[in-house]
Amino acid sequence: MKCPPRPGRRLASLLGAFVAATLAVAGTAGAQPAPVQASTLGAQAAQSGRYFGTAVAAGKLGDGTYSALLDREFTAVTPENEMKWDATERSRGSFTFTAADRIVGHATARGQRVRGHTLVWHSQLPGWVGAITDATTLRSVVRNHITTELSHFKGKIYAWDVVNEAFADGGSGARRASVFQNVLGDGYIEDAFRTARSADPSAKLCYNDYNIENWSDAKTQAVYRMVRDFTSRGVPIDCVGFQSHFGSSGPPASFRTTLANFAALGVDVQITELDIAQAPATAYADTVKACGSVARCAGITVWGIRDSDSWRSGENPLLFDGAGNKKAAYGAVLTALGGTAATTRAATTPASAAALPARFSWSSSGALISPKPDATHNIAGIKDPSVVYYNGKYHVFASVASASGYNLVYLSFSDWSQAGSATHHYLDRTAIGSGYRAAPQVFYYAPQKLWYLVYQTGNASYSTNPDISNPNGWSAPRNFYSSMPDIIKQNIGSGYWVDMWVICDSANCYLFSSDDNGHLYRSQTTVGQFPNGFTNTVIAAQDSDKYALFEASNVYKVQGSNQYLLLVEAIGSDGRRYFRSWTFGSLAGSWSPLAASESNPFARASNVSFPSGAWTKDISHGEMIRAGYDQTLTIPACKLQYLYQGLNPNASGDYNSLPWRLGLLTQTNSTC
Ligand code: 9MR
Repeated sequence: MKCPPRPGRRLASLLGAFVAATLAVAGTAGAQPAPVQASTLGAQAAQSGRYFGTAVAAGKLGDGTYSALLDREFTAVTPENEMKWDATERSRGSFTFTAADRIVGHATARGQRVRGHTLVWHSQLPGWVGAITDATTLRSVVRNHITTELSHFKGKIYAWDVVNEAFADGGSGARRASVFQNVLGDGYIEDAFRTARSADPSAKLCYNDYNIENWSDAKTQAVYRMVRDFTSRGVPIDCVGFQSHFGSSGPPASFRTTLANFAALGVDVQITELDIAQAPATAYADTVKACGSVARCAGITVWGIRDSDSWRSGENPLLFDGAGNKKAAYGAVLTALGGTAATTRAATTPASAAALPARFSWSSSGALISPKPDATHNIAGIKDPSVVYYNGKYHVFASVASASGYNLVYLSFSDWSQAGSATHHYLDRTAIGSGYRAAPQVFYYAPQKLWYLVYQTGNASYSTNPDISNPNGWSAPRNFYSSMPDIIKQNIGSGYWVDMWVICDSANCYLFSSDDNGHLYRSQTTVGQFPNGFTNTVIAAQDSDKYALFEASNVYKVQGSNQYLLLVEAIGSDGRRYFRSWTFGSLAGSWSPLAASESNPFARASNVSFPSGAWTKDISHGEMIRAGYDQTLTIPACKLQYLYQGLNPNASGDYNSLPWRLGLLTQTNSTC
């Protein structure tokens, strides 16, 4: 708790009602991990966090066999033709989205993602566009086309193929000749991406092409150079689509190298239009395995459902025959996605079962870190620690509190025995500045090679720093949101907006926050867009007893398992602070109680021993010691340690002047 001024600690109302209850959860549709006995392509792909999609034709949605397969097997769709220029803006300024809307409506009603295909492409382009010879006119026509189409579908599209097939075939590595290239020159691709980002910041923006799967091909190399140039200059690109229209020999041997090399540029890779002549099972399996071997391969889309639906129908290249029966390639894909039902169960159950115990016990250090006031910092308490172990040192960031307000401090040391003697660097002397800054969270954002310090200023704010050990390297505060999201305004009551927390998986970053009024909020953006684009704020968890779900929420990935761990600070029936815990299978999923009650807490004075003296009855705002230091916030499953704030039980008075100190819990019942 960090906001001035605060009500004093109050006795929580009767806890019995919430102890047994699972938290209410919002916004979980379509976000659940698949059941372990997955028997469809989509569910099997979801086990590794990927989608499995298909191209869809609006005119076939009324075909019962077709739509039954679509609804059963696929978690993503790409309109095959309905979003193309000749379908959406047949004459200048006159837009039609009816057919595309049917596909998007069908998909969103079933929780399927939509890939938008495609905005700028030399083919299926109406004649009036191809006839433009003047750059100013064409630039404005392209921008208007992109902006109008993205605005129409805003918030409904997972990823857009912004530019399609802009490079020439053969060994030249040149751009393909097209009206765009010829009239606007090389800059048209960058301009299209920038226009798309402004029109819908929530969608991933992809470059999509074919014959770029073989790493050494000149066309692959040319696209790679463009993407590298874009990422190095901050041109907004989030993904590269590999169409993957293969001959019967399947993907080239270098396909996974190609995917990995593009992903290493900091973009997602996606297989966007897969079909293989004669659909050999091994060729399909090899393709799926190539994607599965690259963490940032976000998903696979096949270009149609049945052979009869394919643009290459003479080659029978898909997973279902004309009657809708599964072909051999179907089974091969299911297996390559993660095994059959039996092997999937064997592979995942032990990992999650071994992850965390259902009860915890801890041993606490004494107070390790106390305030170090100086001539200009009259500090009463040191609070809300965030900690990473990096380069042989613990780096600790914390709030420093006094009656006059809150700011931040940084210290580092190589061993806990030296924590008390470390120098305190007050961050109000840096670009972070003076004024209300509290509850820091630090992590390394690997895609940008930058450290982030997230903290509250009344808004959710952050600073960045290329070197965590240099306190003067932090940038001035910037805000994640333009203002408090509406859903928080509507629910915060007389609480405070506090304790912002960022965690990312391979596709998205999530920003959690609390309101001291019984709500845990969650917003999301893509890994490519972070720190921008946080949107879709939902109540991720709530409790009608605000003290049962108060503040200081932490969310972590448990190493070597499929579990995430949520900790939330509560105020107990004795008025003392403690932590409750839940687990869940995906960051936007629903939570199951782990040690979530006052009698079986995650960490409370009642399950902590104090070999060097019981210096606190509060186990309050803190952070787990992590297994790593990046944006995934991964913690070990064993021998947990938790850095927390505690308080002399006899202290009283103004909340902001309480003498908080930092201590370290070490788990004593670790089973591994
Ligand atoms: O499958 C699409 C087919 O129905 C259209 O007639 C054709 C027109 O060019 O486009 C097909 O889809 C293409 C996709 O949009 C881009 N990559 C190549 C695909 C196959 O031609």
